[in-house]
This record gives sequence, structure tokens and C-alpha cells, in this order.
Amino acid sequence: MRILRIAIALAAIGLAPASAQTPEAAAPAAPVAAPAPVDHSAHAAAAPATAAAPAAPALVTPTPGVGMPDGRIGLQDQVTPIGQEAASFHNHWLVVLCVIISLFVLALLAYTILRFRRGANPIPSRNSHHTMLEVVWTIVPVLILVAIAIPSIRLLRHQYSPPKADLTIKVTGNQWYWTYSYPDNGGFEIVSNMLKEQKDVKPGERFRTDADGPPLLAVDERIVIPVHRTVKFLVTAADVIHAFAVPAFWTKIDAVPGRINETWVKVDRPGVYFGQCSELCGARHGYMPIAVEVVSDADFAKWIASKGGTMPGATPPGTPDSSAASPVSPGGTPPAAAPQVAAATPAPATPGTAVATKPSTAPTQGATANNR
Ligand SMILES: [Cu+2]
Repeated sequence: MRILRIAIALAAIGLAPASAQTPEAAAPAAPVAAPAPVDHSAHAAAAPATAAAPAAPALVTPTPGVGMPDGRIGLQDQVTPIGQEAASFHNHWLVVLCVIISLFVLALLAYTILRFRRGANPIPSRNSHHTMLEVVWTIVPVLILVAIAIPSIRLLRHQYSPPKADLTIKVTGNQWYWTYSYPDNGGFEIVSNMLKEQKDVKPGERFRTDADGPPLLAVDERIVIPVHRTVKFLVTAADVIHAFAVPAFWTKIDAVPGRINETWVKVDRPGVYFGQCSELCGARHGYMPIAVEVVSDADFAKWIASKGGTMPGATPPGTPDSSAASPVSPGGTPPAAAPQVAAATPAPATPGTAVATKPSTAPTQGATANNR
């Protein structure tokens, strides 16, 4: 009897830590990324460089007219396959159709105005029906719509069937800045604020230079991604609805609190590409630009190291980071998605953004998987 009691006591001791550890084991994931938001103030000079971190690669200077507005009428040069397909559809099909239809309607109008004016046509026709004409003006617009719908649906299909992601970045919109975290690379987070002009900052503070980018678009911390790689963006928000948009990538997706939307890019040339929040989100909506720096694999690895992160191959298997590197397995298996939920939770730690995104991440992951 005593032996039985001891056995039960031992079992209870053995079980208790296990059940108590489960929430604690998940918790340390949050503090890993938590330090970053601490220096999120608009005037934070630079990244919180840890002593051991190697120096970041030199800032890439944007090319004027590339990845930014340059006064042209029309779309920015597209640097992703989806963007190129969409721009071609727009420039070589939609615009052509619009011009043909507009000229045809204009010609009909001009003909009617001249031919059937009162002076030339004193006795108006009393006709009210013309079967052939009615059939034609019903069928022709339907054919035009079909001719638009087919390439349009094909584009949507390409857009929403992304290849397997090489890298996943979580994008969080905040009033009024962006945070980007790299769950595949150790889960570090960077905070990106617009750079002010020299006249608008106090002495000693960082201000925008031409190497950073154009006014209102340059930021202190760019998202860095590798060229020719499929990068998946998981987009959400911490307070109100924002939208993550980079015109040169043909990317625009809402950042909704408590929900994770997904988009992807595969950029085919290095450079710096700018975007802006594209959902009216408050007083400083116009001052939360996005800057994406596209670099070689080697420079990307250097940049990751400079932020204290690791490349997926460099981490020992079994760590949460390496398991997060395969979230796009076909079918979106829930276990692979789970580490990203853990990485997603630090966002509410940002001051002033105590929004309850934590409980809602699990259903949204399911929704994301269903959408795929
Ligand atoms: Cu916004």
C-alpha cells in the first residue's frame, strides 16, 4: 500500500513539471524577438547592434526611377514574374481594348451628332426595335468581358498558387511604422520608421540622404530579401487596418489585426524598391513607407548575421527556427504553421499596441491554410 502511495506521488511529481512546462516552453519564443520593439521610437538612430554581430553590408543606393515614382504615366517597371504578367496584361491588352472601345463610341457619337442633327434629318425615324442590332450589342460586350476575364483569372491563379517559399517574413503594420520579423532566421525583428528631412530633426539625429531614397519613402530599416528567391510575406497589423504595398512587385495586401494575410514575391533583379501603407490608417498614414532592399544570397547572409540572426542551414535541426523554415509544405500542415504563431505573438509587446491578436492567431492560421 505504501509502495503504491509512493508510486502515485512519484508519478504526480513526474507529471506536474511536464504539464507546467508546456506553456513555459512556448513562452521563451516571445522574449527572443521582444527586445527589438523597445527602441521603436521614430528617432532611434540605428539597429541595436550587439557587440558580437558583424557589420552590416553597405547600404545599397536606390537607382532613380527604379522602384519609386518617377513622374511617368503608367506602371512602374515590374521586377517580379507576377508583376510582369500583370503589367503586360494591362499595357498590351486592357489599355488596347479600352482605346478601341473608346474610339468606337466616340466615332458613333460623332456620326450620330452630325448625321442625325435636325438640319440634316428633319423627320426623325420612329423605329424602336431592331432585333439584329440588339443581339449584336448584347453579344459583343459579353465577348469583350470574356476576353478580359480569361487572362484576368489566369493571372489570379498564378498569383495565388505561389511556389514553395525560400524565406518567410512576417510584416506587421503599426500606427505608424512597420515591423518585420524573420522567423526562418532566428525570429529577430526590425522596426522600420520613415526618415525625416534634415530640417525636421534635432541636431545629431539621423535624417534622410539620397542614399536612403526619395523623401517620404526612405526608411531607417529596410526589409532585406535575397534576389531570385521566393519570399513569402505574412501580413498582419497590431492596431488598425493597414496595407502592405510595393508597386514594383505588384503587391498590395491588407494588414488586418487578428488575421494573417499572405502574399509572395520573387524579385528578378537587385535594387531598392519602395512602397507605402495603402489603407487609410490614421493621422500619419502617409508617413509609413516601405523599403525593400533586394540583394545577393551572400549579402543577405551577411545582413542576417549583422542582425544577430542565423541562416536556416546554420541552426541545428530540432530548434524552433529550423522547423519554421518549411511552412509551405503542400497542404499547409498545422504543425509547421505552429512555430509562426509563436513568432507572431511578440507583436502585442510593442508599446501602445496591446491588441488581443494572441488568441486569434490560431483560427487565422487555419483560414490561411484553407485559402491556399
Ligand atoms: Cu497604415
